Amino acid sequence: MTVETRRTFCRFCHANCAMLADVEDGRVVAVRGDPDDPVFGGYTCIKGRQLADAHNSSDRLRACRKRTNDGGWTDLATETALDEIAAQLAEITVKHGPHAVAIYAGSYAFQNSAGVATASAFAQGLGSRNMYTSVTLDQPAKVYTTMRYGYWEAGMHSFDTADVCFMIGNNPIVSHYAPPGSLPPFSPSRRLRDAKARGLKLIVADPRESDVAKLADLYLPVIPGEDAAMLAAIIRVIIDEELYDRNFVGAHVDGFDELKAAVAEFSPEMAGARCGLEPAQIVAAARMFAGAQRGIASTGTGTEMAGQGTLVAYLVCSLNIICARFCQEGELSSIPRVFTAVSPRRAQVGAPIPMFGKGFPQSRFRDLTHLGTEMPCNVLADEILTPGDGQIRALINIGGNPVVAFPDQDKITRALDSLELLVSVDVIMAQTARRSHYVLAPKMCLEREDISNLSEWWYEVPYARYTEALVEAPGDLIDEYAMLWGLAQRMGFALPLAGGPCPVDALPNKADYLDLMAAGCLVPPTTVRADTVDGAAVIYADLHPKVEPADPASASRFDLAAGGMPQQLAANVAGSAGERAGFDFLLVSRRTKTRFNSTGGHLKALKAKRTTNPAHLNPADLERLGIAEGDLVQIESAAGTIVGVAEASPGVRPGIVSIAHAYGDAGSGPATVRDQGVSTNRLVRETSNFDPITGQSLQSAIPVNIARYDN
Ligand SMILES: Nc1nc2c(c(=O)[nH]1)N[C@H]1C(S)=C(S)[C@@H](COP(=O)(O)OP(=O)(O)OC[C@H]3O[C@@H](n4cnc5c(=O)[nH]c(N)nc54)[C@H](O)[C@@H]3O)O[C@H]1N2
Ligand SMILES: Nc1nc2c(c(=O)[nH]1)N[C@H]1C(S)=C(S)[C@@H](COP(=O)(O)OP(=O)(O)OC[C@H]3O[C@@H](n4cnc5c(=O)[nH]c(N)nc54)[C@H](O)[C@@H]3O)O[C@H]1N2
Ligand code: SF4
Ligand SMILES: [Mo]
Repeated sequence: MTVETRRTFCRFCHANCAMLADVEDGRVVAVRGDPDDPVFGGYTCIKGRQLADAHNSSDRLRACRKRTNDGGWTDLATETALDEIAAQLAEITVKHGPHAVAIYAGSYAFQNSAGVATASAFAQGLGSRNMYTSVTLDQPAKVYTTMRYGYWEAGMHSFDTADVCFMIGNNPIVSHYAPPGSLPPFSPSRRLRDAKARGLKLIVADPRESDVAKLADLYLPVIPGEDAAMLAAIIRVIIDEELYDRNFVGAHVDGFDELKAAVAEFSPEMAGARCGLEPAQIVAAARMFAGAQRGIASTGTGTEMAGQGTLVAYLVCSLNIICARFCQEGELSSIPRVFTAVSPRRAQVGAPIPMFGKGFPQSRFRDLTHLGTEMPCNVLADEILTPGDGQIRALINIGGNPVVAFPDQDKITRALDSLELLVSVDVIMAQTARRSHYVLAPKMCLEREDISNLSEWWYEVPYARYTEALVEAPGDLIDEYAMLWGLAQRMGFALPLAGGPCPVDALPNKADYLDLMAAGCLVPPTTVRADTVDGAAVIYADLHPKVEPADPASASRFDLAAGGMPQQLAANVAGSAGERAGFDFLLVSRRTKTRFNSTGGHLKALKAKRTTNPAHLNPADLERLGIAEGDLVQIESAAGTIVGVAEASPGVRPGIVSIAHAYGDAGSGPATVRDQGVSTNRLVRETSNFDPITGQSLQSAIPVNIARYDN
């Protein structure tokens, strides 16, 4: 049998690494990095290298399933499953209104280039406010600051031109995720080494010496949840030493005096005592960051989940603004983006569009509202469990795993189990799929056409990909966009897409569908497809937008006093010691190389590396507590108790336990922890310590006590 090698890109995660795939007898048998790709240069990670196994795995669903009355499962044709689900959804909407149907787009909805837009269109077409995505469990504070404070139309400095990079609670060497302008996910270690060779200075703030922290010029082992104090003091030093850009502030910024007054309380000594740093480290960070000409400060999930998420995001946004880390007239604008709707790239502030709070769709709980066009995940369990007008009775979970990903595992599990209808779109019988009434089995990435719209927030050039499906799916499996289109069609509505309503008479092919979805973008997906030679990337260098002059009529300015943030900072002078009383440790979240959240545990090579999510502790703490490496440890928060496997990690700050999320299952405990790990969300409650704007729960910096677990 001959082997044919085809070019494509990985969709195990959002990085979309360029790949070569060997196809034999209609199956993908091997993948590797594509050395000819100008951006990725052959890079892949261990997860992506398992794509062939993921597609061919015996655990993979090759047909849709329906739960039977005796608790077993029966296979059924996809069209039959869609008929039955649509009929039940229609009945629920007729009886209880459209808000009774919720849709949750999890991390694998994002990996399909049409997944999230189609999920949103479905909720919108149905008229349901109950649209959820993992963004509100992830990094919603950055969504908030963009809406609240506006943005620079021409874009922030990009990494390729930066001479400083400040990462706060972010480990992109493992996660392949950092905000645009920070380290891009393409061969991140090599890019960082190259950048450092040309003079870039790296500052990293993280309570553990993470993979990226090991490469830092200045490493700040900050106490988790105290980043606001650290950043306020850094800003104070920059203002005191006049290291900020006075011309830019004069021309484009309001509220500077309010910021200055609010940070005045945070001397390096006072803030250092709060956040566990030497005053000299804070001063050094301020000088290193502001002393550079180009490059941004940014956060990852660490600070977003550690309480004060929106306050920290505001301070980071302020730091970049007062140091003017933006592209200017005459330069190329940063992050050109081929598949995103084209917007002006002028050297001016793009006005804020605050889409949250009063006047936006309202949850029945905790005064939370839509953030953008979605409801915060914080309220999903209560919206399901609480009777009354608007109660959710059906949930469609696309590529998500709420059982392990949502705060308060017992509660979300109870909520999911109480639904009249739970549908999961999943490739295996994962923790949430197993509790569903129907599991719709989708095509996997190498069986689908896709565009690189998810990764284009990192490309510094107008790089675009259109990949064809390389192989047929091994069964009656369809693409997620076709599933939702099929449900909408049966329920009698058209999916509202950017380019207009999607035709209902016949399913458009994916290329046409993507054109409709991405209407208004720089180059339509069908054009990129036509321009694609041999599956390779197309770079539209001629279309890279230049920064245009500001519109003289524009009155938009950044307003750093908006949203009451200076007052919130002033109120924060005392810190969060009160909430931590009675607890000796703080538990911080992290990612592992061998999983993408909960995905990967069933793949041979990843399972062989490790099956649990160890509780990483400083060796001195282990010794003090009489715990040996490999022992079971009990970790107790105000909300619950879990048992983990101790691992000695000298890079973890004393008083901290660092453990990955999304392992284990509902009800997992000491008997199963070595084989499947444990869910840290058993330690989290969404009703306390949540962000009042985004609903983000405290999923990192969780106060806990630790002891050896003796059975
Ligand atoms: N305590 C704590 N909680 C957290 C976090 C944390 O750091 N700490 N992190 C949060 C973050 S950042 C996120 S994004 C969320 C993640 O939350 P979710 O997205 O809800 O969880 P995942 O584990 O990513 O779920 C992915 C699901 O997709 C399935 N899947 C795998 N491949 C495919 C495919 O090709 N197609 C389809 N349709 N499905 C597929 C997997 O089997 C799995 O069930 O968790 C959040 N929860
Ligand atoms: N291999 C792999 N890659 C992934 C994922 C995965 O599960 N595995 N998940 C994907 C997803 S959904 C996302 S959202 C991204 C996330 O990408 P990142 O945000 O880069 O996630 P992490 O690698 O967990 O890095 C967060 C860092 O924050 C630190 N931290 C925790 N609490 C605090 C705090 O209070 N303050 C500070 N300063 N630091 C803190 C942690 O120690 C950790 O090193 O990664 C994505 N990529
Ligand atoms: S970094 Fe992400 S896209 Fe790249 S090979 Fe790994 S899983 Fe695939
Ligand atoms: Mo995430």
